[in-house]
Amino acid sequence: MDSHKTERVLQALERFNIEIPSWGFANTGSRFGKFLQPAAANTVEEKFSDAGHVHQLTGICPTIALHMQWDLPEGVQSVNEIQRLSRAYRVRPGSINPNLFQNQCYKFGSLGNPDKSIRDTALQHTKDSIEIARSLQSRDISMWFADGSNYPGTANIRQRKRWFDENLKACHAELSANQRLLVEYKPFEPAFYHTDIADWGMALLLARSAGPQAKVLVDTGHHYLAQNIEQIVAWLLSEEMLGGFHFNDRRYADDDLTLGSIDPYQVFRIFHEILYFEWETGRPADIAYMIDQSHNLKGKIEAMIQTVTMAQLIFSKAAVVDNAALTEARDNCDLVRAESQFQDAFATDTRPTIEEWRDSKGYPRDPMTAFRENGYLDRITKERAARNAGIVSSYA
Ligand code: PSV
Ligand code: MN
Repeated sequence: MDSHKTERVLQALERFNIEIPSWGFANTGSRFGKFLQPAAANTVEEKFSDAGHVHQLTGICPTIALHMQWDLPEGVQSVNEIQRLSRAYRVRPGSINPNLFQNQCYKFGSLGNPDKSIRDTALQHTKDSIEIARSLQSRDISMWFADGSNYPGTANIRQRKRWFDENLKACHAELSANQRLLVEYKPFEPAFYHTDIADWGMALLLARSAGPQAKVLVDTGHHYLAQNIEQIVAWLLSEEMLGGFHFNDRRYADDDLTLGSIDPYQVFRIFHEILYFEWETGRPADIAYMIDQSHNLKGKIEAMIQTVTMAQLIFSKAAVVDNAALTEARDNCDLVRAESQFQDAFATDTRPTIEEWRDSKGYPRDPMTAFRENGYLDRITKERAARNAGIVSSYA
């Protein structure tokens, strides 16, 4: 790498952080069952401990995403405990994820439920989540809805859209000036006929209508196969409506596979759209990078280290692109030269620069090897194995 490229990579490394999800450390599985892991986290404290450990080894995960029902089961009452854990494990609460899909009352939807009392319950839960986020000094409230229907003719799609519109406005009205409401979309699952917020266009319209602090959240697993995600990213950037990501990879649907395991070049193209936007406009894009993965075959902490270091690696490769040369090639319709900017950057080995950067910051050059050698996994396995063995994992 020449010195310009190295400089761009170092600048990228200085600013790249990615949030890890609390649920990535817990026993999760497919709908057919869970394969329990002896070291999986069972308590919120264990999740904070694991997340703090990943941050300690990588230096790029200062925040942990929290899911209301799973991590703050007592609602506002849980706030003190979260603050204590945050101090103890040196990782801050990040995005707050209301849970509008798990309770029995949400069988036919939350904000889109035909029953007004259930829509009101969902709205109140979201207001409580915003209040909790405020107490925790969390900026982003990430809204994902399982709402939809399984059979044609069973739901009034336009009516439900109106309910979403009204209720998201009401949620937005609760935000403090520095908070944001992120609206996530997903084409299907658990609903298999229609989903109320199925794609980025629907999320964009609802976010725009909700108010200026509402933005769109792109979960990379929430697209149909072959969809051009980087184009969606480019459009949302140009509309100033891209709020954040839930990163993961997939081969078929929302598979929750490790970022970059199937198509690292797509992640590169997504990151490049963001860096190119910043290069062109001269201002940073205000985007929350978050992971949304939970692994049931790989070791959870290993998988998380692998994910965040892969994200860092691909981000650094995207920073290698010489945007001035790229722009000139594009303007001259020099297709091969333009495309080569991408291909050469993607093929550039930035790992030595990343290792030096880690070393200069006091982090291990190779976080995965450090993790395998430092004894943390042995310790938590001993502490947690008995409890994990007692968990029932059956599907039915
Ligand atoms: C739904 O598939 C989703 O992507 C939402 O972001 C949820 O909060 C998360 O997964 C739960 O794992
Ligand atoms: Mn998600």
